[in-house]
Amino acid sequence: MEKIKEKIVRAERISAEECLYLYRNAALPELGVLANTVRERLNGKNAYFNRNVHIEPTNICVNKCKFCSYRRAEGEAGSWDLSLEEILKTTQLLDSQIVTEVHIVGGVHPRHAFSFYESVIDGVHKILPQVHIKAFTAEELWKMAEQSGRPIEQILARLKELGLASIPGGGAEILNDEVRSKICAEKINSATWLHVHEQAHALGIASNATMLYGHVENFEHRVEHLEKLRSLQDKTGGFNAFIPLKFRKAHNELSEVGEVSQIEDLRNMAICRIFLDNIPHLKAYWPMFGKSAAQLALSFGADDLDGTIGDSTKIYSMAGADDKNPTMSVAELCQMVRDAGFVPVERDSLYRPIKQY
Ligand code: V47
Repeated sequence: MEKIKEKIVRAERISAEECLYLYRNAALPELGVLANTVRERLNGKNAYFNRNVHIEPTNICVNKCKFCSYRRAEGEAGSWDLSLEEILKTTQLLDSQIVTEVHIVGGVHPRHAFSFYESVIDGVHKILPQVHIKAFTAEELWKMAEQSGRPIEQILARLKELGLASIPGGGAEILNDEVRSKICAEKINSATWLHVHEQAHALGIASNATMLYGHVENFEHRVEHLEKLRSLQDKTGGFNAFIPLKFRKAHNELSEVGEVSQIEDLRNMAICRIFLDNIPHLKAYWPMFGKSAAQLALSFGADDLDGTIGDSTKIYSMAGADDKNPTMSVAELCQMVRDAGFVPVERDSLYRPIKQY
């Protein structure tokens, strides 16, 4: 432990074995101090947020991920499938003075052609040209490539041309194919997820990376996941933020595994901050963690809370998160940050500061 501590204080990279040692042995207070050292080195006292909204075109999905409470089959009660017109109507109600980012993610619909996704990006971009479009997970993008018979580079380049500015971090789950075969057997494999992000980075499209933890995986799997992300980031530098997503158990096929404790959430956040020395930002996604746990996470390595959301996402409320209608004003986000002892900074989607409060 002393050796690892010295490395972290000297800003030296820790190895996968050392990371595993931390997962197995390190206590929360110690991890908090070390993660905060890394956090302050990278981001000072800043705690970032943005003004964003989600558009979820459909929850109809060809995949049957066991952790998902959101997916429905076509025609099943509770399914939705917005038409292009409906998506654009929602977009027209948004105000570019109020939101700076639209995050578009949904299920992998069995029949939507690539032209539908082209029209979504094109339409949203034309209505809100100043607003950053962060859209489609690697999973959705790969299925677009398969469905259209076009290489992934072409899919990405075309969407970029139409206004796609970055890609979100979803679909990563755990980047270990044995774990994937247990929880998301129909999803693309680990190498393909990484390949899509690598191709995006090569085209100048920044992205995020998530990790869904606290289900059937073990600490070795988490370390493997983090190591794959750190290696790709060494190569491309294209990841902006890492987002650990705590498995929430309500209304899905993995319910019986339960949820990990808040102590484990904070230990995990801290270890991720320490290990991922090359990914600048760590997000405590408040609709998933809950507001007070996200606030606490700022002292354990996180420097970003995501955004105002405006009650526009259902993934977490359907999986049992406390906030059924997630929305926060800028004033509330700022208060939350200040109460935790940090400085609230509104950012754009590429983490350029817009305003310090
Ligand atoms: O890939 C689904 C996760 C992800 C559950 O890039 C669940 O800024 C916990 O990736 N319990 C999609 N997690 C959401 C996502 C995301 C969210 C916010 C910001 C960004 C970003 C990306 O949600 C999925 C999956 O890992 N998820 N079901 C569940 N029951």
